[in-house]
Amino acid sequence: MPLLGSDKGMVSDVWLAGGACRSGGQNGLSYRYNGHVLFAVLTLDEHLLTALAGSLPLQRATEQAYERLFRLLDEQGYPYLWRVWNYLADINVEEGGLERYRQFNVGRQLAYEKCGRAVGGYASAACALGTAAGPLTVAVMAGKTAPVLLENPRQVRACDYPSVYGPRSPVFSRAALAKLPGQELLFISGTASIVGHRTMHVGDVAAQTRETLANIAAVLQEANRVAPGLPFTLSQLSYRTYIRHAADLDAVRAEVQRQVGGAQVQYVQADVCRSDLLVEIEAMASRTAEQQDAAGVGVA
Ligand code: 3EB
Repeated sequence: MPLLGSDKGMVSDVWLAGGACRSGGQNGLSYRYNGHVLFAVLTLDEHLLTALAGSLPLQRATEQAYERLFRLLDEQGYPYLWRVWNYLADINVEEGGLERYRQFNVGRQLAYEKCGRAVGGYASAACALGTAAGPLTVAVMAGKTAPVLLENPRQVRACDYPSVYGPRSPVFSRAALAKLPGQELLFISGTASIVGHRTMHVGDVAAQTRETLANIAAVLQEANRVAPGLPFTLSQLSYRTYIRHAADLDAVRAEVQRQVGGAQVQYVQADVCRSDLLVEIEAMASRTAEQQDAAGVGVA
């Protein structure tokens, strides 16, 4: 997805892991793991699937992608999904009578069910964004321990969205707090201008950005309530902001900077999963045992 703003060009996420890492993969799937955490990326081109009467190719591609990932996690012994990044082309385009994001949701939920993962129970932090082109791409971080899953008191749980948003609800939680030796990782899911289950401030990108940040603040408050310790603060997270219309960059950035100060923020152009959403923001933070000790905050 195109980067916006001063760091036009390329950026990469680089995850550094302690200890020896091993790798594997084939056929559009690659992964790496170190005994605590596994990171995998799978790409699947829906156009390469053989045609099946009455089936929607993206829906089937999503179902297959998730089944393959779940099998990998089970085989390698990293059963707990912590964070999932979903990217698909033409996310708001209707095909075969169903918007592609909604097809994606059907496929994802079917795979959860097929693989014995309860839809209303455990769901990782996630995001789902639209690219201009390219195959379905799903990246996951998974571990050997269950993360603490967080919801947002201002929002309906995604798995409880009413069917006006599609025949099958999305499967994700608003945030996940995962524990590694000496470190906790907080993943805040893609967050948008939704209160309850409704899109707020249709057509007003600045107001949508403010509502989104209010949602992130509410999730952060939940994290601090549920997992006491050195508190997470808005200015200490690192953010990625997905903006539907590149021309909205200045308006979005002004709101974000007002709230998060000097925090690290990336801006990219992407389509958001509801056609009335103009912006979506995700965030991450780490807190180490050393930071907590230095601050005199004891953690069990
Ligand atoms: C929302 O709150 C906005 O389908 O995995 C955010 C995070 C959103 C994850 C997903 C969708 C997803 O419903 C969209």
